[in-house]
Amino acid sequence: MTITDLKSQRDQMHRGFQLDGYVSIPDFFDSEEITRIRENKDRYVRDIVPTMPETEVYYDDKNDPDTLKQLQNMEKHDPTFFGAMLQPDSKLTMLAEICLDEAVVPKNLQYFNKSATASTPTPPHQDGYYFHLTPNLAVTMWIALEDVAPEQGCVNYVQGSHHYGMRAHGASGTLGFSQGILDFGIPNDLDNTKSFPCKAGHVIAHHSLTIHWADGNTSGDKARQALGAVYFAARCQIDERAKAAYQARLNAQLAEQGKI
Ligand SMILES: O=C(O)CCC(=O)C(=O)O
Repeated sequence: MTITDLKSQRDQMHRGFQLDGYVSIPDFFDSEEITRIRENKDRYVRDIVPTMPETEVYYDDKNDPDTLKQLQNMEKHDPTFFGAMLQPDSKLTMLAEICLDEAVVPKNLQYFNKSATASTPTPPHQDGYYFHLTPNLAVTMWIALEDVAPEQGCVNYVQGSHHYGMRAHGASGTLGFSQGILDFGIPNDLDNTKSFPCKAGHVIAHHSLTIHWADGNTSGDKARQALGAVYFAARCQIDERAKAAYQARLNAQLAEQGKI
């Protein structure tokens, strides 16, 4: 999809995002673009991950590099390639502005993997619970780096759930997604669930209040690699103190459990 295509579909995408709490765009990145992103991801894992703080690199099994699960702030550690993906003139930034229909600031480029040998479900959650924002207005773009079938742990959204505010969250016990919705599974959740198996290059973008989750990878032989690009509405206030306190508590817990 080109910038021109994005501009021409602006109204339709924005309306869909407002109504459903997400948009789904197959072929957002073409195969050449995805190949380039994957090559740079491989370079990043080889050259940059060894230099990163352990609080930004999670493994399902710390002793097995094949179980790399999550990376944070890739745009800061590699401004030339991953930073450029979030620049003001990038397709991702334009999509974020279309979704929210206002100025946005990029916050985090993440890597999410579910390895073939060790992976856990992503608990039902709302990203906004982690963001500490007023108003809670942000968008996450989830970018498939490979084809993802349901058994690899595709993402599921509860359609329209962003209209109903923040649900109560509590400790999930899941590395990388420490908080989950406590009463998930009420009929409204189950009746409105939409699943997103997708091809490499597909982008799904969700509101910070949209409930989403993913199963573990049970394929046995395939990974499930994706990037997540987070943007906040520029006018949001961040409660930095609450955010830093939460992160410090989490890091201390993970260190105590030997996970980082
Ligand atoms: O990749 C996943 O399993 C979930 C990703 C997610 O929760 C997110 O992008 O906010």
